[in-house]
Amino acid sequence: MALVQTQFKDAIGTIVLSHPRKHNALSRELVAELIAALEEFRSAGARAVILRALPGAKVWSAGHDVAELPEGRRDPLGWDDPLRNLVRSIETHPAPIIAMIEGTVWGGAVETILACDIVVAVPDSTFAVTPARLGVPYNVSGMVSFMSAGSLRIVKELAFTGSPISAERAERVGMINHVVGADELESFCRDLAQTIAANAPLSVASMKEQLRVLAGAKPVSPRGFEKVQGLRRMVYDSLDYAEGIRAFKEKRAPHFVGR
Ligand code: YXS
Repeated sequence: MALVQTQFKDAIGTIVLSHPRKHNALSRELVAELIAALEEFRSAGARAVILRALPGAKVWSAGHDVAELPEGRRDPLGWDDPLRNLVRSIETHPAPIIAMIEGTVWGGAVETILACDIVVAVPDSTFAVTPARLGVPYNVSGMVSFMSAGSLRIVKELAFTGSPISAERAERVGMINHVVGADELESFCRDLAQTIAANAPLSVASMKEQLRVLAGAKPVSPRGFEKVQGLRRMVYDSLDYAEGIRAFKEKRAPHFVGR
């Protein structure tokens, strides 16, 4: 069963997350279909892409598939993790990607939409950065993604509380581009895509890649990187990390002990 649906018309590609039973959790299977769709659009010469959930979705995406996270002793967000591959595919896709948001967005799905180029949401959408709720040590490039989307103060509040923020506040702090009514969301995003598609695709693609390279250029010394990796290992080797994953699977609140 396809976990995403795709459409390609007038040089605009549309990808619809279509696994509502698991709230579009970013499983290896769903991410593989999503990346394949982006590659199809790249070959077809797409000039803009819209990434959305099914109309009226209560949850846009519940984030990384927790069932696929290791239960300890292994980096849960290593280079080849599906979420890492998805974010890189979005960031390096030549055409701008518009994240069209209805419903709530969780964890790695927040990073996914922030990796998109433009984010348009309906007023009752929310965004929750959840590593702290599960005991997960988020990875370095993921933190850069968050830092690129909001002030350090906002990122700290989102990361340390794990609490959802509203679309209105996300727009106010510059984390998303537009908040529009549910009845105009589709036409608003289509008009945006058509405007982009009518511009010079090589100029647009080169500016997208320039901005990616420049925004991601954070000077980190090898010693600094190794220190960060050591901190992350301490977390994913901890009792708290194993407890966070187990609690989610057992549908109970986690009890963190700080080691
Ligand atoms: O019990 P069944 O088999 O029906 O499955 C349930 C949930 O277990 C499943 N599901 C998920 N499965 C894997 N990974 C997920 N992230 C995930 N989320 C949900 O979907 C079925 C229906 O879920 P249910 O009964 O909870 O639906 P609900 O309407 O009561 O609640 C909707 C949510 C989204 C509020 C709730 O499902 C939820 O809180 N989901 C987890 C959101 C979350 O914490 N995501 C972060 C995942 S970890 C991640 O993204 C990164 C590693 S990190 O944390 O570091 O950012």
